[in-house]
Amino acid sequence: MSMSNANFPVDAEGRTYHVGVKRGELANRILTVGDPARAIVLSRFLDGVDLENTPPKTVPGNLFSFASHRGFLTITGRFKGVPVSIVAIGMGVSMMDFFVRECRAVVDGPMVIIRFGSCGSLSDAAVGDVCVPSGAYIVQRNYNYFAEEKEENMKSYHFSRVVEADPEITQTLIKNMSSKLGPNHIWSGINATADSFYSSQGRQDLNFTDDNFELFEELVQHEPNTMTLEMETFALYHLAKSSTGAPLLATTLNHNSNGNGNGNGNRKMNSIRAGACMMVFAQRKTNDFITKTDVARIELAG
Ligand code: R1P
Repeated sequence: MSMSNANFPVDAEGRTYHVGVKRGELANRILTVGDPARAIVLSRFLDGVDLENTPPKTVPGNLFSFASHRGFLTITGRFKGVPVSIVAIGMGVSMMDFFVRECRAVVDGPMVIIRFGSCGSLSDAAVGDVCVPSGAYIVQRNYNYFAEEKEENMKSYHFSRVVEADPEITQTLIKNMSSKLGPNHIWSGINATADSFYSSQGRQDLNFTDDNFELFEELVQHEPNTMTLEMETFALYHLAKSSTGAPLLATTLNHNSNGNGNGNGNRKMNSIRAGACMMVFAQRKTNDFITKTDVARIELAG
């Protein structure tokens, strides 16, 4: 594969370096998941897929699918006639960063990105329930704390401020998930995105020094509404809030200017709107873990 442009590498066909997509292959509406198997299950709901057949048969040419050399799986089709992409990204904030930036680079116009993931629950949400976070913060291991020489009063983990999801998407997800799974199984609150499945999610691992015994209490002190722990949502919300307007939009704003290039005063335009919901796989207070049967049931309902 020969790439050009070291600042934002693309190949001769215009495919991005990691997700491997090019202009025309992605819809403006994207559903993102971690597990490629979940992406394939969800793709069965796209138009032109014969659900009676297992594995499902698709009308030739109806779905686009691309598995990249770095583990991203992109499936594009239509849902009730509307173009939609489903992208499996694997795990963690770095994969979310590759995904959001590379998809943004090859899609024109505004985008909506919704994550349908899994999580651990720190609240009363039980395994099999679905949580829709209205905001998220990041929990990062403080690497300096674990250095041989460290300053006094250092914390072993850093917590960011909460970044909000798009409120309209959040309300829509709560409403639609409630109607599918029952309102008693849908929760709203704040999500903590961790930079490890283990240490910064408070799991105990005697093979390493993690100093995370008090982490759950610290999370709730930081944000009393902390509901879930997972590994991507903060990065999605943060990048959506950091997304700049489409070039056309920027031109319009400049013409409407107050002299600083931001014609709407302090109003910031983002080209990406984001929301998320996640199935509770692990109940961290009771130590329950979801069954495969429940995963299949909730994935389909979601
Ligand atoms: C950890 O097992 C993975 O599961 C969760 C976490 O965020 C992490 O990616 O989400 P997904 O099921 O979407 O991958």
